[in-house]
Amino acid sequence: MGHRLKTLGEFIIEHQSQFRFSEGELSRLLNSIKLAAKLVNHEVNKAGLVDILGASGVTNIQGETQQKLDIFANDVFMKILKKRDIVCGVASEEEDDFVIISDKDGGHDNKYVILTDPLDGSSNIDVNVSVGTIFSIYRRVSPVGSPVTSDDFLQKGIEQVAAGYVIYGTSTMLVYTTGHGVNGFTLNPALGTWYLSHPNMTFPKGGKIYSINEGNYVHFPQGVKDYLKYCQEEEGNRPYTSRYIGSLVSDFHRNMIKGGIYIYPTSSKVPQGKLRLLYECNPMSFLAEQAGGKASDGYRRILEIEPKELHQRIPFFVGSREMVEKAEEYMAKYPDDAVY
Ligand code: AHM
Ligand code: MG
Repeated sequence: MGHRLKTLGEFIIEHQSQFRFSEGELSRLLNSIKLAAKLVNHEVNKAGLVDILGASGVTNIQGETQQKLDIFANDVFMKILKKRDIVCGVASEEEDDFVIISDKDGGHDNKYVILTDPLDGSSNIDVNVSVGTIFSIYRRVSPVGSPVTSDDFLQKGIEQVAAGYVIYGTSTMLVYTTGHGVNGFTLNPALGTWYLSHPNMTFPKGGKIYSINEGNYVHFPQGVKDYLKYCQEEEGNRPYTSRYIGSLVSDFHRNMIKGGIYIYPTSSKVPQGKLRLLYECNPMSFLAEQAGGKASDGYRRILEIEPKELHQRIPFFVGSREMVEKAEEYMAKYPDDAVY
């Protein structure tokens, strides 16, 4: 008789005592994410069938055209998080400002804030390529009982109490950490149940894959150019393999399993980098470190960067520890290219 797979629900209950705050709270939070992810998954899977594709014509604060599915995913996460009476505020890549959430009785006693990129890599939807959802959870720092403030959202990444992503890929997975390692769950779509398929995920120390949009090469800082040359040299286990999906979640997920580095550097086109510190880089960095990997802006540990604004961008180097360290060695030769 084969052993029965553990479900996400069972796993959450078994591990909730590891959570340094109230046990039931984390379970409720994760349950709401689990439900929202299922609804988004259902919609993403239908994307090719229904007339939901194409730009809606609305642009977000960063001037990017939102796809309809971005909006759908954003609405689903917002609605579910509002209902659960656990979260006091949400910030989303798709919302101009953070959203204050009151509890059922109209007060402000809930203790957690969530920051999310509800549908990352959305330009891949139209072409049937994997996309993801990224989330990051903090305890509020403002006094319980009053509405959340920007201070609750502008916390350093090291203060995260949980973070994770959902990858809508060939199968749908939820991967998360509460600071006790990283675990991955695969959705059985027929049953709507998540099973623990990837316990204790870890980055290999080194790797052979580099993921970067090399089309921007001429615009890259010299340290990145030099590192890319190193990746392509014939020496030891090099040249490395180049793999770039253009969905951070998918590129990160593959690199965590196989060993690799993902880089989105500054360039003359995006002088601060492209990815957002709060919704994308911090949660992925927490996961990376919990999986034995490393995350940096090329010079500093991402998780220790003091956020200045909600939609702040930052250059991002994440992946297998030895590979990120090597990239940092190259960057260190050009200290003037550091962003802050
Ligand atoms: P998005 O949040 O607007 O989808 O942008 C983030 C995405 C990442 O998932 C991906 O790695 C990167 O942007 C790709 O950017 P580019 O097309 O410039 O290579
Ligand atoms: Mg996005």
